[in-house]
Amino acid sequence: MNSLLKNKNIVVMGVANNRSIAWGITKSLHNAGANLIFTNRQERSKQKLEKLLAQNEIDPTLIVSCDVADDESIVNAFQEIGEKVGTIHGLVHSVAFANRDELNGEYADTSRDGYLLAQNISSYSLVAVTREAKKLMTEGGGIVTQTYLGAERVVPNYNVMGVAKAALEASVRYLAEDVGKYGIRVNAVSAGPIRTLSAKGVSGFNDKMSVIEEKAPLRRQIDQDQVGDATAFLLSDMARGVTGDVLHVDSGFHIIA
Ligand code: NDP
Ligand code: KAL
Repeated sequence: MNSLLKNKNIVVMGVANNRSIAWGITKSLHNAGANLIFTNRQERSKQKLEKLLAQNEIDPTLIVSCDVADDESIVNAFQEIGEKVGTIHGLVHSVAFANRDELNGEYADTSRDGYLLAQNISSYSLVAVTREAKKLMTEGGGIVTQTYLGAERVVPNYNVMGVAKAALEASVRYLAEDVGKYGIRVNAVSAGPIRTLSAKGVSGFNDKMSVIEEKAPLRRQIDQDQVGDATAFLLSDMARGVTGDVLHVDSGFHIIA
């Protein structure tokens, strides 16, 4: 327990179950004393979240539904948060989606619809939620999204999602410039491979896990708690001089040639 985020109201988007990166983040933010507001797309995820919160004795400030594919849903979610909570100090964006059949084979075979879907859910959504969240960040704040090395390098099978994450990381920089004048910082965490529901069944995931233990400087796997603590740091005043950046939480894998 620490008090890095005491009395801070923070919105967490993207808890699907106990393996979600956003759940690791939730535990770190709770340990830092934050008040937590959640958004889910699926009702099923909301039910899982409610159960997890109860099991861990975390009392949520609010849970609202939000489908980031739908502008109205985003506007309504943040309107409700504004009405019920008032000022917010942080936002965690931990949401991505691409069609499974486009996460293997050749990137050149990506369909127009599949390309736009990945960009829509995984990249544009950060722009849309920043626009609504900044209205509630009247005391300044922090926004943190989740990215992956496939944005910077060609990682087999990551394909259309790598291009979406490249756009997401560029958005982090442009958004950071926009909202810096309001005292709001925007950063990304680039996590190494973590076994989550999204990662389930995607080609090449197991190979990516095993190479971390062989080649990464720390020679150990990355877990949700490591990403959670790094995200809590970026949201806190300890990171007050950091914006528009990508922090790698990957056992150092990205520095190795
Ligand atoms: P999860 O499957 O646990 O989380 C993915 C979340 O995305 C789900 O909660 C899902 O919501 C949400 N989502 C998808 N579409 C929408 C939508 N239209 N509107 C709102 N929410 C939506 O996987 P992870 O925790 O692994 O993924 C979280 C983030 O971490 C992603 O951005 C991912 O790219 C990134 N990441 C993951 C890595 C890994 O190895 N796992 C590595 C690096 C980055 P719902 O549950 O309601 O469907
Ligand atoms: C090189 C790696 C191997 C895997 C390649 C692609 C991974 C893409 C991630 C993307 C988010 C997965 C999906 O969109 C899955 C989706 O098509 C099907 N799943 C679902 O619908 C579930 C039920 C819901 C909850 O999922 C979502 N997303 O809504 C990359 C590895 C090493 C690292 C990873 C997994 C990175 C990452 O970005 O997740």
